[in-house]
Amino acid sequence: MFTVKARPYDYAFDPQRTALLMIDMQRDFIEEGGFGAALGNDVLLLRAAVPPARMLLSLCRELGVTIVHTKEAHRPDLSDCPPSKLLRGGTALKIGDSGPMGRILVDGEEGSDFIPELAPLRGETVIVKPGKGAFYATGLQALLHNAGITHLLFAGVTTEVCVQTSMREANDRGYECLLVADATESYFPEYKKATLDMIAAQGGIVGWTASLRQLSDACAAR
Ligand code: C5J
Repeated sequence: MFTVKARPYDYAFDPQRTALLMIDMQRDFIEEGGFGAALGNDVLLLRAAVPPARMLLSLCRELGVTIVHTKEAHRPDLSDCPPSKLLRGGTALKIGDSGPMGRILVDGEEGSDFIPELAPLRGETVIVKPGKGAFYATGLQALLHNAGITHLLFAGVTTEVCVQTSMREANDRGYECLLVADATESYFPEYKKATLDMIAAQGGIVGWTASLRQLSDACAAR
């Protein structure tokens, strides 16, 4: 067991019963010409999370934590994309349209790929999700259940959209969740801060937050 100095209080986890959920570290959100940029966001803001997320991945691989990478992407025929999502935003480039990295938010296109720094290793699970939450319309819950996972570490983008949605879904399913604060990022710094505060408020109503340093210190101290 490792015990992390976390907010709102210490978080203990057994690596054998823990999974890392690396949420949506895709070119579509982090690079120019993808979905995030089409929505008018400054995608460079998300790059701050890349080095800590890489370190977190290495740490979890060393500890034998189960690694799960998610990507938000739709089938080429868009049959898993509700019309509401397709039409939302009123932007020139929509989901399924062709952009500089192929069709926006479509699985198999360049933009849907993970950024090279965070590419999954062979044997690591990739979950393709049509929604913001990693549990909605995916096999994630069965996978975690079958692997005996009780604790989840969260990282990725964006903090208040897919990361927070997935963490709330996990919390309601009984998982003990910790968000690694510097390995997640938002296009809106104030929303990131608010999300971290909301998660840990009320005695950890959604879960725990800690820095990568706090997590790695706990693992080194054992
Ligand atoms: C968004 C995500 N922001 N991965 N997706 O649309 O957070």
